[in-house]
Amino acid sequence: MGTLIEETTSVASVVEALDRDGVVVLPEFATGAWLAGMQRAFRQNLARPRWNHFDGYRQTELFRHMVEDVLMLDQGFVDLAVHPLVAGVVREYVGADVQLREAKGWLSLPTKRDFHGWHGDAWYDQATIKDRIPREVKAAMYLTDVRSGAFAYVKGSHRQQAPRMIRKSEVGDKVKGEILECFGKAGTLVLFDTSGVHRQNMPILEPRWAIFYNYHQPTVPLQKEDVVGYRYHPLLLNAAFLGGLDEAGRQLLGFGDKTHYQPDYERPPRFEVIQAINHALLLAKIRLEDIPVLLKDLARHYLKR
Ligand SMILES: O=C(O)CCC(=O)C(=O)O
Repeated sequence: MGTLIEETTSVASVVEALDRDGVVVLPEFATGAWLAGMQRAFRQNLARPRWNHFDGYRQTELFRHMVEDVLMLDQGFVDLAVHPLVAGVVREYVGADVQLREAKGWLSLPTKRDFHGWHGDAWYDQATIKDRIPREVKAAMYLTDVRSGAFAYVKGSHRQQAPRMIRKSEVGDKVKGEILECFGKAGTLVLFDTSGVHRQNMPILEPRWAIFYNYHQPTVPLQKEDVVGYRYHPLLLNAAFLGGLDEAGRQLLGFGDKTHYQPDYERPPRFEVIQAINHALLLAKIRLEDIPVLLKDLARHYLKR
């Protein structure tokens, strides 16, 4: 089986397993009220797509509904981000100046389509960094029980090559290692080195909710597409959840760090026609709602004469 670590978990034992296998599973790491709070907030954000004054999910592909910036949604998400075990592991494995650089999640919809192939996560600028593989760890947590469509990882495939998309035929051939399918209950935490070969397995037979936190050093230059998409913007946070943070927690969340802040950022346009239609419909509805007020104003005006 895989690298399942239970009960007596220490930073050292997780780092050792991460070094060896590239992946560590901590079954039911979050339970009780902690887990329930995150599930409630996640469910709320999956109710509808983001639009006008509604918060919700973002959708740019068929089989996933993305919940962005989860640290704004519930205390539990922040508690996970700075949890002593998670923080200890990423500091030890990535480096003392590591930061949480992205915190989002998604609903994966049931499908038999192979839409999400094997890959190592491309994130840093491979045009300038050729002689090393900067370290990045993701902390993934399931918010539903996962019996299919699990996160899968080729054990020991980390730190071998610059991250890229991997063809199916390469797995078992060029990329060797046991495939760990991380089935688990809601609250299960998976820590993995993102340079290792991984994917969401298919088929996905039930909806799956999962969050993925991305820890790396902010000093590493990012690949161009992530700068253009402003993927690693400074974390968006909710003041209500930051009361208990100590200096180490603030550093991990990147307080005051403007390295990747883009003051005049404008997202490259997409779905422009749909946006224009949407806006026109919205404006028409607001104008319709305004007709009684308009009629009253007109009546007042003419009656005064
Ligand atoms: O959704 C999954 O299980 C896979 C996630 C993944 O491939 C990634 O975060 O890079």
